[in-house]
Amino acid sequence: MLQQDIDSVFVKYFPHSDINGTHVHVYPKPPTALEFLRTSIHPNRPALIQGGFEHWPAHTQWTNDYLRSKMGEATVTVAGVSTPNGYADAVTYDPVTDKEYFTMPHEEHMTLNSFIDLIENKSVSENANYISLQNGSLSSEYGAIAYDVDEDIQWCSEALGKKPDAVNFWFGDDKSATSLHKDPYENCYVVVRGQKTFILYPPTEYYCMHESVYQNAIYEPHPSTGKLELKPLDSTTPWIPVNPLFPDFTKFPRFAHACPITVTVNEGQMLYLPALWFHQVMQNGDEGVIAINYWYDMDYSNSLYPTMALYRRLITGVIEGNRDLLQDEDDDSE
Ligand SMILES: O=C(O)CCC(=O)C(=O)O
Repeated sequence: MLQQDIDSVFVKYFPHSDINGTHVHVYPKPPTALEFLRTSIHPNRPALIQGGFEHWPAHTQWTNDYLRSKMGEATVTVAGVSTPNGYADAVTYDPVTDKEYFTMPHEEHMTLNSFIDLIENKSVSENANYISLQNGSLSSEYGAIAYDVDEDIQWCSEALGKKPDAVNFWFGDDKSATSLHKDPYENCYVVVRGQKTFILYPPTEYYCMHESVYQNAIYEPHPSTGKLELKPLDSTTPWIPVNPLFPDFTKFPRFAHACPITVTVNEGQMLYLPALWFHQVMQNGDEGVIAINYWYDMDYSNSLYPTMALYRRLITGVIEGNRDLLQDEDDDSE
């Protein structure tokens, strides 16, 4: 009975497409910092900015040949997962142990030339390979081409009152996708080449996400065959198990109430993805898809962060019985 009461309260107040809207605000050109602050940051609403990056040398120069010529011999970090799944950090069923894990990719180091060979199908891999290292990968691994993009997005920095915490370089193809999650960052995500599709849900729909706590596992190559296999680890991660492309409503009935907003970000466009919005990301583009994103630390002084931390502990910790979560001090991830 208690569960039913809780369900009806959440369904009544939270997932509402009439409140959340079914589309993102579109700015045909970069807004002023004030307009951006009022229309998007303050209400914590996503937005698509359709231009304003034409002056980046990257916009015209970042062909595979150019990248090879600038840093083809440099060693880069590539996340590998077995296909057809293609999701790096995601809840994955392992038939060997008959169990679901939060799986992390195998981190491989190779030259950028070798990576581009994979993207161009000049060499083959059984895996989905994705350059998706975060925490400031543009300066740590791509210094040779970092000056082809702006150091920050001036009107975003002005509106947010800070500089980005990290600027990341993403390079992949349609074999790789990013599973549904959220981040404690204001995310200014610029597509340089190809196309990205984001499926978004507002933080208020946390209840629908069926987040749970999973044992971790990491992909590791088998010593003789080299085939990636899952190795269970002695740690856990809270994560969302639903794939919005193929939702299993029998297993995840609350997800039926979620109201997605799907947005396609084309070359030369930017998605403003507000802090703590859930997102799943797919990509496509013939010669590989490249993006740069600017992560600005979220504002911890308003009610969004503590409210979400409270939901997580009440819904996933208390109601769903993931007791580990109640002891977990670090709520920053996912
Ligand atoms: O581009 C992607 O695959 C994922 C992007 C993402 O999850 C992020 O920027 O937080």
